[in-house]
Amino acid sequence: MDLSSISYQKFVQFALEQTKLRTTLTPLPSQEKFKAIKANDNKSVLNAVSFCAPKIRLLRSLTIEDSQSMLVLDFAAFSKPEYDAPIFCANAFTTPTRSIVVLDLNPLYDVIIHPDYKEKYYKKLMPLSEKYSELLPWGGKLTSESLKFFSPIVIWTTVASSQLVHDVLFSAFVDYFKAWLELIDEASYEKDESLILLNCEAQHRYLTWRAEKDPGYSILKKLFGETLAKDLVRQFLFDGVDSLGSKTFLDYFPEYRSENGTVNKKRSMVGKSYETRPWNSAGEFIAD
Ligand code: BLA
Repeated sequence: MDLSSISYQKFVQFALEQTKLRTTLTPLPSQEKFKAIKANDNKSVLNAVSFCAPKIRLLRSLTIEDSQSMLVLDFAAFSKPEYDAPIFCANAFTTPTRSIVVLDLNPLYDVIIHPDYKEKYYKKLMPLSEKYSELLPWGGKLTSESLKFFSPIVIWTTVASSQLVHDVLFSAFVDYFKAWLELIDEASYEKDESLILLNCEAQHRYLTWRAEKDPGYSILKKLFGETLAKDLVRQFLFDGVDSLGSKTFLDYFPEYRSENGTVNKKRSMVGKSYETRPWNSAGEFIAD
């Protein structure tokens, strides 16, 4: 398809407008540093914004649009650690032929081992995953390690690009973002220091995973060079990775330690799995 007829700007605009209806967004310094960066190819158009709000530690968005070759959306929002609310995650990589999408309210705690967390946040949202299962079907095998960061309502898809897919994706983004805002509204302030610390570590572990293993990194490197791509990842996209905790990637994910002690470059140590959706419509984990 011709990518010049679609854009992810509309997604970002919608999210910012909706958020401003409910809370006060304050621009973060990281926005200033990264909003003016330029890609090496002289044609990709970048848009980087980041904010905080009374209950939100970081809401940031990066879009990269080159209508000749690809459109990228990387949108995420993290609550302050005093709230154990899920992380809003919308990632899309669209070329004229294919779109790769992850849309989810990523859980702070692995829902397979924390059924109470699953109950708390996802039980009433389960209809959302049914709603889009036909037009945005499960994308097939993925890095097995990623699954513990996904919720039972995750939309993981890789589909042929089309206007219809883009429109459906917008509709899904609207539903998921509104659901996230609702959770943030309802989230109550945690006073127990030890629980706040756990929330902090859960976010840090997530940031550490994504800052090291995000599939978009090689494209960012190509567009911005290694140094700027790294800064973009650590100071903008996954801001907090160098401040919310002091554990390293290998502390959290020791199975990635290679023989010489460095982080194994492979994305997955276990391999890819989950050919079909591993959750049923009740949110039960059904893979072996
Ligand atoms: C592919 N992106 C993927 C895949 C996943 C994700 C699961 C399939 C490959 C795999 O299983 O690793 C996304 N993985 C995630 C997300 C989490 C996770 C969101 O663990 C969160 C916990 N994607 C982007 C951006 C770009 C991008 C910003 O979000 C480009 C700048 C590109 N993603 C991209 C490309 C592929 C991909 C090119 C296919 C190529 C590949 O698999 O390496």
